[in-house]
Amino acid sequence: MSRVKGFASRAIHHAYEPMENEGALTPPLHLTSTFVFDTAEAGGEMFAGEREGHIYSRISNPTLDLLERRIAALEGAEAGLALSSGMGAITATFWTLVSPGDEIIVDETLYGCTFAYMRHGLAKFGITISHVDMTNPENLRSAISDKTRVVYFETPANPNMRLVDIARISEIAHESGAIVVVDNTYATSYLTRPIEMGADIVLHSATKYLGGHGDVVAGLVVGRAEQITEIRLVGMKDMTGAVMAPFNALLILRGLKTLALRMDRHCSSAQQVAEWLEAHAAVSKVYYPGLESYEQHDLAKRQMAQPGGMIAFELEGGLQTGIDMMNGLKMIQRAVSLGDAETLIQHPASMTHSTYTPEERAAHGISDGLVRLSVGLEDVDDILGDLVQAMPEKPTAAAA
Ligand code: 4LM
Repeated sequence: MSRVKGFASRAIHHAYEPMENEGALTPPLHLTSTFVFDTAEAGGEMFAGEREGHIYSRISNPTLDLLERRIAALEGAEAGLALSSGMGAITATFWTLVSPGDEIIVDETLYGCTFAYMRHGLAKFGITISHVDMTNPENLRSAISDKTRVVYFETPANPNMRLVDIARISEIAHESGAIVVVDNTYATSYLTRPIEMGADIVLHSATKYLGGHGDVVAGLVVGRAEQITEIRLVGMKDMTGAVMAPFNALLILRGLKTLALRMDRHCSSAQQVAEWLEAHAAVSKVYYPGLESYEQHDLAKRQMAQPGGMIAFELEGGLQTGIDMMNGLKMIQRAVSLGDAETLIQHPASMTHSTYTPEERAAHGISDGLVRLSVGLEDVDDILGDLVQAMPEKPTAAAA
């Protein structure tokens, strides 16, 4: 349908015509669990896949349909699927794609619950999970085999901001016939579109930037139409039941309308905060792809339109100093999750990544002293001002 082409315009208009909906500017909320069949025969044909139409809201719903089309248009994918959470998106995808005896190769660093799902969930069912440091794509080439069904990673990775070269990894994975699945939660479709770089399936915790207001838990998956239909009918409908509620779809559609605007602000403020942190005497290390000093700065410039709104850093004094600093904050909120209007701070080792044992965290590059900051939409001077007053030492002259 869309006559509009730009990202922000697609995020606002794609696949919706008010005049086909009583002139309603905002799409209707189809709050229904089931759909009526015109005749018994029509119902049977729908179940057999011979006739189009909605049957039951665990399979599809018109409000979800719109969101699914919109995210597919934003990611440059054929089709999309809306699920109850980011974890619902991840589990429905993997339960669909893998069988006992398959191997999945994943990056060293994953969000804590994704790591736990792989380690304690999938592994119980005869699926081998191999971790590879994908910051060097050649490591994947050495590890991949004909048993490898899926290659999976986050970029930037939660929580330590490691980047993975999507195009290189996709090339290597495809040479061996593996499917590339990317968790694009941190970057969002506005900053990085993995399918355009060769990935097969992209998923999101829409709870984060896509929703953007901290009022909904939701997940999305996009890919080729055939794959998405399979994830819908197997992983979502039969194996997890992780369907998104129609009202939540409306909240995500609302969030998407301002995604471009919000991301511009998240990114410009995060850049300023990261530079300020880097110059501060009490800070020993800052992980932010927009810093010239960042090890993977060149890859960030190639792969991301902007460096994103997430920062990780370590303080000279280590863990306790970080906890004291977090407790001293007045405006910045101590909370997990990310991508909200409010600046959020959390401690991965004891919170989002406590699903790893201490030994696993050490082996997977998640240090105990790491603090994670999701830079929000407040005035950047207020974000900096709160950090200034909570930091353990006075800033150096360079940071003042
Ligand atoms: C957090 N993250 O980090 P749901 N993929 C990534 C994530 O960061 C998350 C999920 C998937 C955090 C939640 C507490 C990269 C979640 C899972 O929470 O199931 O929508 O997404 O703070």
